[in-house]
Amino acid sequence: YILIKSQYMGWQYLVDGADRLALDRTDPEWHRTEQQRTEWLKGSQLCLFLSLSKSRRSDIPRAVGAAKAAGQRGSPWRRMDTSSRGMLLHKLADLMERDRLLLATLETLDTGKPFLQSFFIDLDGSVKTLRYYAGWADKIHGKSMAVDESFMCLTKHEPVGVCGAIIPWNFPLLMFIWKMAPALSCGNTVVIKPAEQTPLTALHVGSLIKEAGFPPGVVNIVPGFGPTAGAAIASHMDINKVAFTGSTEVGQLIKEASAKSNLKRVTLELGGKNPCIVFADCDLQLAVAETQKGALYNQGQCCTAASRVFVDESIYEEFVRRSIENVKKIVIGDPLDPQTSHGPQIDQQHFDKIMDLIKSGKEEGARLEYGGAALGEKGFFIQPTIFSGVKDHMRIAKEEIFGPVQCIFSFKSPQEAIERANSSQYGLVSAVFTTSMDRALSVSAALETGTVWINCYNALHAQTPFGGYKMSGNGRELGEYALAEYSEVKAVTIKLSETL
Ligand code: TXE
Repeated sequence: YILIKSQYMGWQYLVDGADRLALDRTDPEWHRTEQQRTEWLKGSQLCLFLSLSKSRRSDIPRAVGAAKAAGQRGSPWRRMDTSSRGMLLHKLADLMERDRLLLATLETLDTGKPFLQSFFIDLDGSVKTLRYYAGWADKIHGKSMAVDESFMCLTKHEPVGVCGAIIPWNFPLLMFIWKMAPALSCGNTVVIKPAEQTPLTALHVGSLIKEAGFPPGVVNIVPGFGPTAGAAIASHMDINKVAFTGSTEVGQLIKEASAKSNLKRVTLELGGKNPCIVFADCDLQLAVAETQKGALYNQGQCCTAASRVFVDESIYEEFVRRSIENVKKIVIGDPLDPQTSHGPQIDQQHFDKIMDLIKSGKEEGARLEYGGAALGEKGFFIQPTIFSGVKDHMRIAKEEIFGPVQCIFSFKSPQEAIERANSSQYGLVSAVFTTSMDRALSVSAALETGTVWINCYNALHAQTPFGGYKMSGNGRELGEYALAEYSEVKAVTIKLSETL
């Protein structure tokens, strides 16, 4: 047995020999005897399938069975009125606010992201998303339309059914909520697989879902590895929709598995190689700060990372100089220390991938302006790194680095900047820095990305749709648009026998 204790709240987690995680907030005596442990573990799995890191393929059918039963016609969840559904989501948001310190601590322990970022950004975003979709639950309705001849037609928005969700490790809690909240708001049931590296916050939210009073089986959490648990979700015949955030390669596998099984609906949020265009008339200090925050936030492990910064050649040198000044303010250290603004990368494999790309940047002739090395003997710390003089053919200009590396390019004309910005298989986000709104709007019209930020970066809101063009994905999360991804539209047509 492994005991995980939160140093702040005294909460306790028990991982048993079968890699099952149990959560306890009430009984400090629970781990005393083997029998107590066994009893308690049994009791803790009433509606949740909790197993840590090694969930078996066979756990997915069990979870899907529970989700299907919970969502069938006549079940408490299907009979529940829509405002009560919204109230349950609000209750969950209340409980997450109550446990905010614990959840932020767990998120930092699991990912290595700085504690204050977990506490303010991830928790804030998660709670706001839940409340946003809680508000939608009783406002989801169809239309009525006049049709030819003597007919009348109305549409109803119905749940899709069992929705699978496969979550990445870079924003484990936020991505979990981005997928679960709209699914539940529309009346679906869910089977969620957190990333193998980061299951803890999802499991704690599992206990809160139970405490909030969701009917058993509505939410099923199955931590496990991608090729086993994840693949089983993608190909399951009783899952009607799957939402995935992760690598483009695995996104392709998920679509393929959907096509080969039951053609389940698929939404994908994949990689990016996101361009920023910095014009000479911009607020330079703002552009330096925002593009660098965009490149390095979460140790660069963001699908939205500002990984290609194109700067007008007339301000290029000054931009690079100020970027180097700015990066020195970053505090690298223990992620649980509130002073820290930069933590370690997620794991050895990812660390090696980033170091290899940094090496390729040096070898291919980019100019290393700052950083570029690992830090310390322990952990996966990499110095925030800046390359200037980056050329479009280099690996660091083309591949998603997903690490703390800012690549700065120069351009001569707006047309050239737009063309190079668009010349990528990805199309997730982009940003424009200029004080001319005319220019900002015409450039944003030309950029082939799902989001364009003007004079800001990473400005994500629960109300605003998020998703990619091209190989950055399909479909949209967040906002009203996400509701369409989790609803079936039924047209009911009535023949009118009398015309008066
Ligand atoms: O992603 P994977 P990894 C990018 C980023 C990163 C690279 C690899 O460039 O360096 O992907 O990261 C599950 N069937 N992003 O290896 O493998 C897996 O268990 C079904 C971008 O971590 O795509 C996890 O839950 N599921 C990104 C999730 O997919 C499978 C976030 C993501 O893992 C599976 C993370 C399979 N065959 C990485 N194989 C973003 N868009 O934000 C794996 N999974």
